[in-house]
Amino acid sequence: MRDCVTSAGTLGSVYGNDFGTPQEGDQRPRESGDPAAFTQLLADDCRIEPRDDMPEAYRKTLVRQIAQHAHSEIIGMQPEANWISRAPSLRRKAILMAKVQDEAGHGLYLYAAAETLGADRADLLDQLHSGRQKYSSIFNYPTLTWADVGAIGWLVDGAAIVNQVPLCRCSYGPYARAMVRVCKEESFHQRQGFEILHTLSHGTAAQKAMAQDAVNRYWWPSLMMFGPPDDDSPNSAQSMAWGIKRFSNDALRQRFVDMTVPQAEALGLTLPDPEIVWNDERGHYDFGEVDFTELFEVIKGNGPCNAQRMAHRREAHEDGAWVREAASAYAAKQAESGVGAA
Ligand code: BYC
Repeated sequence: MRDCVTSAGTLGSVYGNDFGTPQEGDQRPRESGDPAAFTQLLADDCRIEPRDDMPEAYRKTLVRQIAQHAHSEIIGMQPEANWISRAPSLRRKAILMAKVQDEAGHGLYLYAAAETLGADRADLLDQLHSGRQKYSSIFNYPTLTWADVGAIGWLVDGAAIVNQVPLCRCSYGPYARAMVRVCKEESFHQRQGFEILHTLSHGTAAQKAMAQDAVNRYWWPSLMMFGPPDDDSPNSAQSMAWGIKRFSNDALRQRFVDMTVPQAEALGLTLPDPEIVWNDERGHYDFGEVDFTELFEVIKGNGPCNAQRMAHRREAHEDGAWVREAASAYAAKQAESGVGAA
C-alpha cells in the first residue's frame, strides 16, 4: 500500500490524531472529478484520501464500519471500567485506568476518521444511542471476576489486533493511519491481559480456577468478534474488492486460533474446545464449530448485557451535555476574538 498524494497534498500522520497534514510520499498528481481515478488508485494499491472522488457506496461502507468500530471502542470501556475500583493493587489499578483511557482515545481517532468522510459525530452517536448503528458483540458479556480483565486483554485485544493489523493497509488513508497507533496500543493491552492471567494461573488453585473460568467464558465470544462465516457475510466481498478488508472473517478467525493455542499452553490454561487439534495437512489448528446463532442474537440486542451497556452509554452522554455546551461556547468565543483563526 502506497501513499499517493494529490498535488495539493492530503496525507496525514497518525500521531497527534492528525488526519490531514501533508507529508512526503508519492507525489504523483491525480485528476479531480475523474471517476476512473478511484479505480486506478485501487488498482495501483494507493490510498484513497478524503478529497479524492469516491463512489458513494464506498464512502457509506467506510462510515458504517468506522462508526461501528468507534462505538465498540467507547462501549468497550464499560466492562473493564467495572473493575477499576476493585483492582487487586494500586499498580493494577493504574494500568487498568490507562488501558481504559486508551480505548477512549481509539474511539476519538475513529470518530475523527469518520468525520473526514463527511459524517457528523453527533449524528453517529445518535445512531448508536437509537440502536441504528452497531457495536461489537463482545462487549455485551459481563465481567464477573478480576480474571475477566485478563481474559479481555489477552483474548479480546488479541482478536482486535488480528482483525486490525490488516486494517493498517486499508485503502482509506485516515482509517489506515489511525489503525497504526491503535494496534501499537492494543499490543500493550494484550500483553497486560496475558500477564494478569499468567500471574493468576501460577497463583493459588483458586486463582488458577478463576483464570480458567474467565477463559472458558470469553473464548467463544472472542471467536465471534470476527463476524459471521464468509458465506454468511453480506459485506465482505465488496469490502475486499475495495481494499477496506484485506482478509475474510474466517481467515482472520483461523489466524487468531493459530496464534492463541500456543499462548494458552504457555499460560498453563486450556481452551474450552476439545476439537482443537493441529492439522498438519492444512498447516493450521482445526477447531470446533462456533455457535453463530448466539452471535446473531447478541447483535440483535439479546446478549446478557446489551440493555445495561446502552443505558449506561445514554446516561453518560446526557451527563456530558454540559461539557459539550461549555466546549462549544468556548470555541465560539475563540472564534469571535479571532484566536486560532490563523
Ligand atoms: N459484533 O458482512 P459482515 C476492540 C455485523 S473494538 C457486532 O461480515 P463486515 C476493543 C456487521 O456490522 C472491536 N456486529 O460485516 C475495544 C454487519 O452488519 P451491518 C471492534 C457484527 O463489516 C475496546 C453484519 O454483522 N472492531 O476490539 O464486513 C477494548 C454482517 O457482517 C459483528 C471493529 O469494529 C460483531 N462481532 O465485517 C478492547 C473492527 N460481526 O453493519 C478491544 C473493524 C459482524 O451490515 N470492523 N457484525 O448492519 C471490521 O473489521 C468488520 O466490520 C467486521 C464485520 C469484521 C467486524
